[in-house]
Amino acid sequence: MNNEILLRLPTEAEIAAFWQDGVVCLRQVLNPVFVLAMEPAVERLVNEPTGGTMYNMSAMGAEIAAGGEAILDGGRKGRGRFISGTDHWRVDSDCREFALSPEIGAIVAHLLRSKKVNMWEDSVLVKEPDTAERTAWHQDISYFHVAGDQVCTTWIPLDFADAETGVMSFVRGSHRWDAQYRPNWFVSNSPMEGTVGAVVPDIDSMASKNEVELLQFDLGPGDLTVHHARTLHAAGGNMSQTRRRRAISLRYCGDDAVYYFRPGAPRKPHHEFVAAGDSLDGPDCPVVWRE
Ligand SMILES: O=C(O)CCC(=O)C(=O)O
Repeated sequence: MNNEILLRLPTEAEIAAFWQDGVVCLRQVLNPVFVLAMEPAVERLVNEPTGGTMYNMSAMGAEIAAGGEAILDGGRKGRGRFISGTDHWRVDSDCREFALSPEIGAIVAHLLRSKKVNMWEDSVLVKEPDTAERTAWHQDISYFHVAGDQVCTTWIPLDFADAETGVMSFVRGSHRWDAQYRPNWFVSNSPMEGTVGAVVPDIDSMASKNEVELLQFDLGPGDLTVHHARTLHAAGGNMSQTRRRRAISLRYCGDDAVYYFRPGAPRKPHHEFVAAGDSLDGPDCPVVWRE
């Protein structure tokens, strides 16, 4: 393992916080130079022609708004864009090296208390200055065709991210709620057609009545948050007129995770060749760390 990449592993207190709260903020665990080396790859993805691995979520938000429902900060469309995608690691060698890095795998293994870590998916999420689209409250597990408790997402910023630029918020302890929530299209609260489970409750209203506690962490390059795949989370728009909010989310699974198919949730091509209960091990969910 390259010690110039990994500055430190999570402490016992941080591991306990992850399991207690469903999210933990790890400060200065990765060398910022390693994280910022992803800037050219993110730029390539942001500027890629349509038909690649990125989606213009703002355009999708506009379509949804035309249908009568949108979640825009400030109630008006901004001049920026929310652009995001998944599975860049399959087509971009820099993304592959980053997502499969054993150093991030080691951080995750310690948090999940797992003997091995499989990479499920990477995702680039950019909110340019003056992007009104919020990221709707959701639970990641609803999108993953996986069952298990050792499943998480790392959110790794390339910029200083705070409430103004749309850093994420998490519902403390929601990974221990019983409900399984339906996935949405990220820029809308409406559940995806054909999915099963409960509709995500109105977390903003619950928070305003102190019925839930929200956690939010200002982050910079080298810091990251790790949230449990059942933790409800969301992000604001980027209300800054000058600052970008670029982030890479990496999603990982531990020892107890196996394939488990959720009706209606988008599938990946290789899902045709695996069955519920199968181990994730293989080229489509590479093992990035093993004890
Ligand atoms: O970056 C965002 O706006 C949302 C990211 C997110 O929900 C995730 O990575 O799980």
